[in-house]
Amino acid sequence: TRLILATRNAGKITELHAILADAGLDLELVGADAYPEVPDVKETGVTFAENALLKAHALARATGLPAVADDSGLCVDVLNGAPGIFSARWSGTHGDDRANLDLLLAQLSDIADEHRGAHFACAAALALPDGTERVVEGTMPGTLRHAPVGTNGFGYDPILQPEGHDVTCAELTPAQKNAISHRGKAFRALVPVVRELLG
Ligand code: ITT
Ligand code: NA
Repeated sequence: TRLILATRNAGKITELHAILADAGLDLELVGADAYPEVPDVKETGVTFAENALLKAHALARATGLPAVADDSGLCVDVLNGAPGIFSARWSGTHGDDRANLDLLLAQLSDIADEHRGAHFACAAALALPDGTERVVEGTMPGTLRHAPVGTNGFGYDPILQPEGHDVTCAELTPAQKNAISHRGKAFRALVPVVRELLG
């Protein structure tokens, strides 16, 4: 069975291929880039779960194939959970990871270490062409550095130091990050659901 990964974020696609391959799913994974004619859906939801479902349904409907989607972001305690669902466009330019990270660091420049708690969150949604839907979530708690460190991963990885580690997510290997990440947790939880619905 083909399973569409309803994302155009290259960092997510790399991680999802590894996470889903490790889970031993016997599926052909196809990125949304294979369907350029399908327009990006407007992320009008107010939660990660709502937006993940919107993206998965849009691709499943348009392709007639099962689709999984990821909506994710960084939630900062002292900002009451922002950037949250607005993480990809915090600076005003969607997908400009460096500008988003730089703006967030500037906004937090006066915040002392003990108040720099944050977590990554991910909602993983599965949608079938008949409208069947499932969504599960995962988080990765940590603290925010004052300056970016590391070159692995994507997005806000260089500033989030996961709980129990003394390096940033961008210093972890891809396998180390996937083992503890919001995305790893969410999609590993989705795997039995995929098995149940797709065989
Ligand atoms: P798709 O909608 O096509 O999947 P997107 O990049 O627009 O791609 P989101 O709306 O879910 O996806 O935005 C997620 C943003 O949150 C992403 O741009 C990163 O800045 C941040 N983010 C999510 N997961 C992350 C991770 O594992 N490491 C670092 N930053 C992450
Ligand atoms: Na989003």
